[in-house]
Amino acid sequence: MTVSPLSWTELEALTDFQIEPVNGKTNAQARLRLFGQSEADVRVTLYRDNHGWCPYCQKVWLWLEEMRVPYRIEKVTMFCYGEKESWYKRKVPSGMLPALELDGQMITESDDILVALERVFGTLKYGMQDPQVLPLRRLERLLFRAWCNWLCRPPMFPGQDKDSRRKFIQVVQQVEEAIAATSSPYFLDDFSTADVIFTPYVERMNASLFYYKGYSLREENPRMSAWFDAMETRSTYRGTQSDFHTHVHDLPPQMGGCYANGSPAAIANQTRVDEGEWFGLPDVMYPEPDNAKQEALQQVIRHRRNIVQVNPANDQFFDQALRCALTHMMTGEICEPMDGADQPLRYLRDRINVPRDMSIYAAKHLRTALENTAKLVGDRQGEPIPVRHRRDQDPANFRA
Ligand SMILES: N[C@@H](CCC(=O)N[C@@H](CS)C(=O)NCC(=O)O)C(=O)O
Repeated sequence: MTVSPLSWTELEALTDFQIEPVNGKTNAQARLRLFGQSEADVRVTLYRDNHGWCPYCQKVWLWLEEMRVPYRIEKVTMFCYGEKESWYKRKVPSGMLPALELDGQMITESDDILVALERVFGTLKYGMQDPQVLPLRRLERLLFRAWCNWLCRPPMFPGQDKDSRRKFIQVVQQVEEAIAATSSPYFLDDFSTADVIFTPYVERMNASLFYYKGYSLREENPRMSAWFDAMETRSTYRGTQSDFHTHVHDLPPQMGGCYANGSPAAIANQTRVDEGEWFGLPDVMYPEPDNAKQEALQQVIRHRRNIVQVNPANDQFFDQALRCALTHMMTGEICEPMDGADQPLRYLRDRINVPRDMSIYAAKHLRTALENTAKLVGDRQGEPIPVRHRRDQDPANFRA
C-alpha cells in the first residue's frame, strides 16, 4: 500500500527544528559566533572552507568554540570543489586555508594561528608550547605520516599494504600509551589543546581506514575508543563532527588519492558506508537526539529549490520523488515515487554533507529515507562521486 507524497506545506508543518546559530550550540551554519557577548567584542575572523572539509580549519574552529572567543566566519571555496574567491586571493595569495584575522592582522598556518590566539585569549588548559603538549604534537604528525603512507600511496610491491598497516598500528600503540598516561580519557589530565590537535585527522583516519582498508580505529583500540566517547560528550565537538560517508568521499581529491586494499572487510564496509545501513557505523556513538528527523526535514526544506535544481533529473519529477522520501522519513509510510526515481534519489543520498548540511544523525535518517524510497523502484546507483575533484559540490550552486 503506497501513499501519495505530502506537499511542501504539509511537510513544513512536521518540523519546528531551529538552531540559534550565533549564541547557541556549535554549528556549521553560523557566520557569527558571540557566546552571549556583543558584536563590538569581535576581534577575530576565521576564514574556513564552505563544506567543513579542511582538517586544519576544524582545529582552529574547535579551539575558538571551546574558548568561547567571539568570532566571524567567512567561507571560502577549496580548489577541489570550485573557484577560489578573488577577494580571498587578494588577502591570502596562496589561497590556503585556514586564515585568521586578529585585530586586523592576517595569520595563516593553523599552528601559528593557535599560538597567536593563545597570546590574546589564553590557553585551552595547556598551550601549544607547553612541555607536555609538544611531544603530543610530534606524535600527532607521526601518526599523520603513517596514515598517509598507508592510505595515500599507490601499491608498488606485494606486501606493501600489510607493511604500512603494521607501521601505522605501531604508532597507534604509542597513541594508546599516551592517552593511558593519565586517568582522564583525554591526552592530558583534562581536555586541552592536545585533544584539539589530534581531533581532525583522527576523525578522518577512523573514517578512511574503515572504508578503504577494513580497519576500525575506534573499535580496535580501547583508549582511542574512550577518547572518541569523551569527545562526543562535548557539544563543541559534536557541532564540528562529520560522518564516514562525507569523509571517505571528500578525502581523495584533497589527499591526491586514497587506495583501497580490496580486503573482504574493506569491501563490506564500502557497501555499508555507501548504501547503508548507516545506523550503527562507528562514526558516532552518542545517543541519537529526539529531533534528528526534524532537523533533516528542516534543512531539506530550506534548500529544496537548489537541491532540486542541481539534481540531474527533471525538476518536477525529482521534486515529487524527494517529497516521497521525506514523507516516508516523517511518517514511516511507504511512498512509491515514479519509475526512474532510483538514480536521482541516490544522487542526493551521496551528496549530503555532515556537518555542512546537517548533523550526523539527521544525515543518517535522510540517507536511509532516500535509499528506502529509491529501492522501491530500482537498484541503479547515482552518477559516481568523482575522485579527482568534487566540482559536483560547487557551492556556487547553493548560494541564495
Ligand atoms: N600547514 C597548513 C596546511 C593548510 C592546508 O593544507 N590547507 C588546505 C586545506 S586542508 C588548503 O587550503 N588547500 C587549498 C585548497 O584546497 O583550496 C596549516 O596548518 O594551516
